[in-house]
Amino acid sequence: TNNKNTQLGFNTRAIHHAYDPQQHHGALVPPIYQTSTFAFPNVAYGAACFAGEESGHFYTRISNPTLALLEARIASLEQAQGAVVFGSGMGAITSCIWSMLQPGDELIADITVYGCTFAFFNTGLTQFGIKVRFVDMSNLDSLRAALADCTAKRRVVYFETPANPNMRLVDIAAASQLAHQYHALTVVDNTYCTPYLQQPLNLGADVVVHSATKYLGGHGDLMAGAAAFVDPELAQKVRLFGLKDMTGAVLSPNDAHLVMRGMKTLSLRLDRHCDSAEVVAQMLEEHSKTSKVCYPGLPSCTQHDLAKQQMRRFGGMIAFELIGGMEAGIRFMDALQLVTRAVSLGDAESLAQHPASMTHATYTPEQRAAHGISDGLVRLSVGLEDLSDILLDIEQALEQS
Ligand code: HCS
Repeated sequence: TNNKNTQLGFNTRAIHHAYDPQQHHGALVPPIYQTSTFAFPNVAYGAACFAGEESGHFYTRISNPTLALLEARIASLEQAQGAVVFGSGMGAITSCIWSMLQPGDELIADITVYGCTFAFFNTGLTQFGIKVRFVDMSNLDSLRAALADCTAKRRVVYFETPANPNMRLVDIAAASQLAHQYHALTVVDNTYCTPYLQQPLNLGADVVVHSATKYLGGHGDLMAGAAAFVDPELAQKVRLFGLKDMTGAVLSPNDAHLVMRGMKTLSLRLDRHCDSAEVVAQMLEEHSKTSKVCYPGLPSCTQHDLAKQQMRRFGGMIAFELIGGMEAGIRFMDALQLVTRAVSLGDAESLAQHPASMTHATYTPEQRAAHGISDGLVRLSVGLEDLSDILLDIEQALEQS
């Protein structure tokens, strides 16, 4: 029940890590420190906190015991030396990148990333003199060429795997090794997998970022983000500069509590998401109305071997296209009765959305075409409902598409 239990299993740590009820009046569930500020016993102590000479909590934007517990658990599950939590996944990404790069530096990002991540890179960073280059990292020669061509002092390689929305994978170990050869740091968005399915830091990445709004929280009732680090000094920089001064993307203690509640059942939920998604993907692939199904667990997936190498299982997300293209995709989505038309993912409820008009509307049509996000793609987050009901709803919607 304390920091010594890093040797315990994944689920045990997700439930108990860094918390001792005996230090909290026996409370089984950690108390929520719903406070913005902390009383100083005297001026000297307050001044020492601000000078960084005291490690106590003094203002929740910088640290709070409830957030610290969530950070310790995420660090433990990601096998990291430190973690910082944020008010959203975008808060995590922006706080990290603002801390890692300065004007004149370069970000090399995978060609396919979440729409708001793309907007931050393509429009945000470039306005402040950071060079951004998008390369297809499923082809390591393209990454090598970009790194070899890069003259910036500081370089960051950034990718999602599987990528939102088209499920393309990047070889984490090979990409990280290549990045290190060229003195670049690697940041991996692990939102689709969570540390239960994939642990990028163990494969050589330097930083993992999350939208904890998704599988970590798991119940569609909060917004949260997290970043986990191999280098504790970088974690501290992201907290004391990226979060404190640049973004202020602080997580509410109450939402941190909800993320921890969700994390207690992370592996149970993800195993169910994976079980059902495997069947749904197979059904979609065999269906006469689909033209393409992207799911790394399908033996027909060109990256299936890589998926088996770096993922424990293949996750709950599927992307697919219908023979009738975008119009058929919209008819399919409008015909759904159980599966909910909504963005976000990783909830108990199955969710379907249309990336071209929703999560990836920040790209122009030309950019989407260049970044491998086809207009007809439908993205499905397979939920925890009875599989037979999910299948029936998708099958009836396919008939109407
Ligand atoms: N990152 C979420 C929010 C969409 S706007 C998603 O669904 O991909």
